[in-house]
Amino acid sequence: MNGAEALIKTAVDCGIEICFANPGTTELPIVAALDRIAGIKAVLGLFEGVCTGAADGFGRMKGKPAMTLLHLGPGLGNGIANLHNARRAHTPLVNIIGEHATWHRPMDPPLAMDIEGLAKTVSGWVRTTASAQELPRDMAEAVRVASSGCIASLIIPHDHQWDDCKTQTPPPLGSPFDPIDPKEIEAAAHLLKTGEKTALILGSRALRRQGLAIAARIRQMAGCDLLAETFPSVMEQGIGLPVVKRLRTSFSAAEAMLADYDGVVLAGAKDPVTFFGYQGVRSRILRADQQETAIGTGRQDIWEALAALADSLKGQESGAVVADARYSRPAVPEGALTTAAACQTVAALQPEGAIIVDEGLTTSGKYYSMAAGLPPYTILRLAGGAIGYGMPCALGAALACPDRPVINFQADGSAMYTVQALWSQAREGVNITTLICSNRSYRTLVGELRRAGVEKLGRNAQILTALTNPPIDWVSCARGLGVPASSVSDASGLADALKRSLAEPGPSLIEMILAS
Ligand SMILES: Cc1ncc(C[n+]2csc(CCOP(=O)(O)OP(=O)(O)O)c2C)c(N)n1
Repeated sequence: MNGAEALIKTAVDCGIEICFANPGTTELPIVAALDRIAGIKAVLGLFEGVCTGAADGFGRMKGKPAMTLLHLGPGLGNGIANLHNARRAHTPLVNIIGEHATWHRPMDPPLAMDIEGLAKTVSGWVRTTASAQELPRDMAEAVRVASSGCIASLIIPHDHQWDDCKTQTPPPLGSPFDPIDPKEIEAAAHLLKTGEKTALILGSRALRRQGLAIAARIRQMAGCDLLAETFPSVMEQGIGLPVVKRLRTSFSAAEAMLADYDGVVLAGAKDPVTFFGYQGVRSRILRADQQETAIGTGRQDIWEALAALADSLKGQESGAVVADARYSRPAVPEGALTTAAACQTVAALQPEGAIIVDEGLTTSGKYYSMAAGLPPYTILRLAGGAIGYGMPCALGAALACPDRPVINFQADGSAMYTVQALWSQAREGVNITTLICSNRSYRTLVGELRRAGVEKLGRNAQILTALTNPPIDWVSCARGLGVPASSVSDASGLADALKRSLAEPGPSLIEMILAS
């Protein structure tokens, strides 16, 4: 075997199933190896941000890494914003990045750059292989580290890919997680036992079904409330699951949600802070007099930490009456296609098991309260704030869960960053309905300008925030990339189009021309 074949064999042995790729010459031995060694499905992304966003979506839904294949530093650079989002989402993900042949690199050829430096900005683990012989070990280590919920980036010089590799695939390398810290558990148990009014703020894997089940037990024993971080990577919701209120984005709303607690325990979530620094507004949402402690920090397994916390509370049953979500589904609305009507239509029609990829920004906020009592479903959110994750993430999620319908709430401005994802969706025939939130504006920025005291937008501010002149023709864009599309401008039109889309296999796009 050559190095590339040994790499792919190791990847298959370590459970990698899919590779989102946009290769170049320095990765071609790996491209050839993907055919010689069976077991990995290759998916072409027409921009690296599509590959990295799709690997994020796949990793979030499967809970294990997908692989990307990226061309040198510039390819990695094109994928970096969605790698940033994946890092913030704690997504397991393995990047394979080609590098020039070792003897060619010192010549400083045109595509050469500091790949390691760039990779470090988003990765929990970075390595450039030392020889073809190291490739199986390096790949196995990359998968192991990534599986704890981070990005592992393996940079492979071209000659190491074509050189002979005589080393065998290493045996499985054991748990990716560090042992849990009993002191953290003790401190959290103490806070929950002694606090008057306490909350457990859940984030990352704690918001999956397994984490929520343990959190519900903790709630029962400690009488605490359950809250979710503002931008969960994966949040399971719906009937039968504990009611978990998501922290709101704005300082005033989040502060009001947290104001009455004398203590909070962070479980896979970070200390809540505002999205930006605003003059006169503090960054931390919690006050200095509120106690805070965290469990499962660093590379610990948050499910194990939650289970240990539950164990340490045994015998503490609070007797609190705690409710799981009860069934309630809003009616299909009629009339103008407001943001509220768009949210209500999705909540009214989404099938059981739906995966909601939310990059709806100023459109999708009202959806959450409307969807609390629906049959079980999963929400993926933009964890890192770098827009352009929605359509690629939907692609990855749909490939990870082919039996589940994916509905992508997709703001129009954000959609244009990685619109090429539609072509991959068409090619893969995945079951995704993209709902374009067509307000023809960077509305978030208009809101921020107003907040900063700009009452009336000047000519340049308008130019920089309006998506008009020309308006984007979404139906033509989608059709041009192979995705059937329609445009709707009232609530009943949306309901009809969404029903049709959900009944048919394959991707489709609905442009929602919003009334407000
Ligand atoms: C990679 C990146 N570039 C720029 C921004 C700044 N930004 C935040 S929101 C936004 C506009 C979003 O507009 P759209 O997607 O149409 O959603 P809307 O605000 O209209 O709901 C921009 C440009 C960002 N967050 N990430």
